[in-house]
Amino acid sequence: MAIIQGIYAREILDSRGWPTIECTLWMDTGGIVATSVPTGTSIGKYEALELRDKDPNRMLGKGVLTAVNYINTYIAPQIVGKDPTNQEEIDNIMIKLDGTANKSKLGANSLLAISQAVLKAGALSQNMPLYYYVMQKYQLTQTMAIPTCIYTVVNGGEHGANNLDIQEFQVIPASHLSFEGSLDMAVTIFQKLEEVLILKGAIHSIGLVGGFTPNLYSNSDVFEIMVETIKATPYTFTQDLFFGIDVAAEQFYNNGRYTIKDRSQPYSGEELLAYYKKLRDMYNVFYLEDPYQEDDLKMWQAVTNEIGETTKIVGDSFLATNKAKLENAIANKLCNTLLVKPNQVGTITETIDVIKVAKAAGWQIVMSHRSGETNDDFIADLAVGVGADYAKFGPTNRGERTAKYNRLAQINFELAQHYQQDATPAQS
Ligand code: 2PG
Ligand code: MG
Repeated sequence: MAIIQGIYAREILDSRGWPTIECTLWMDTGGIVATSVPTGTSIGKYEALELRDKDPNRMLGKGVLTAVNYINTYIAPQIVGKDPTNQEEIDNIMIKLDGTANKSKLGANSLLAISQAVLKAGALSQNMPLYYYVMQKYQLTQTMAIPTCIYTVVNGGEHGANNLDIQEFQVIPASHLSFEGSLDMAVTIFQKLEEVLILKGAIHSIGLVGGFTPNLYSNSDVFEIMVETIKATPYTFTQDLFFGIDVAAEQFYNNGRYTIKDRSQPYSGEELLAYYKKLRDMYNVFYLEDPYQEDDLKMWQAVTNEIGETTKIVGDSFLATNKAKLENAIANKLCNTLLVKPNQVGTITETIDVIKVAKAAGWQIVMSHRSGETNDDFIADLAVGVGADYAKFGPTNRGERTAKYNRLAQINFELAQHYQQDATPAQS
């Protein structure tokens, strides 16, 4: 058994240039792990609190030194001396120390930094790769496989440059493509898209997570350009892939209406639903993330009822990786797919609990990055370990995104080399 000897947190920078937390943990065995937590831009109103210093004289108030200090002087002393495989016990100590429903005392960022470090240390103490440790520990999947990747190619909304309302336009591989095949397709389409955008003079700056932010008149134009782009590749958009969008609709919602560039008058909820149906019929858009504002329950139920049979209706800001919200959504059929972001809730134990509820209801799971990322590839192992159906790690560019895809590629290799189909280590 290994024992945690020390925990030390520091302020580092994320991919957007804002501060976040890195946490190092060492054990009596000599083993050391380090991990860092992501941060969001389109943060939903029901997410756990990300603690920032709010000191206007330092990093525009976005510093995380208060959270770092909580870790080093308040939380760490309670955790030192524990066995890192006791994840639940350690997470529960932190949840108790915080004592609030939304982690508003110590911050979900403080708690998650330690929680991730403990999970990594647990795996190291057992000499297991992180994904395998997660799979063995939580038994949420019988087989280990690389999730289907959701590749973002174009950014709008708060991730864009004020040009498009929809936050993410995504390419999702059809099931006949392997992970390697899907990566090949995503890279080909992303690079071809740049050529097409240049040819059209639709200036292609890059958004927060690395997708293109073209100068186009409407959201629907993106699909026209995508279809044209795909025609210039070996792929067929009706056979090899389908499209997805993260609408992040709360960003353009006001007083019961949704204002997007595709029409001069704001849409009612029903009209927006008709627009989604049009996108599905014309462009094979079968993945809708946050299609309505978080409290527009009537429309969440309507969209799930009307197109949920064929389309993934995905709750991100809507469910906020929150167990009570998920249970309510399952009971009232408000959506049909859970998007998981550990920092929306604050600990790994709570994240696993939410995934359990979704799986028990037969829902599919999307494991997701955040717009503010680091080069930590933790989320890739977590996705494989819990048997996520989908992984949303952004486009196939920028180091903090490709770190996750490259880790999936490593895991893919390891699965083929070292593990049997039933996830037991192969005999050497
Ligand atoms: C999302 C995420 C990641 P953010 O909305 O799904 O793509 O964005 O981290 O800004 O919430
Ligand atoms: Mg989202």
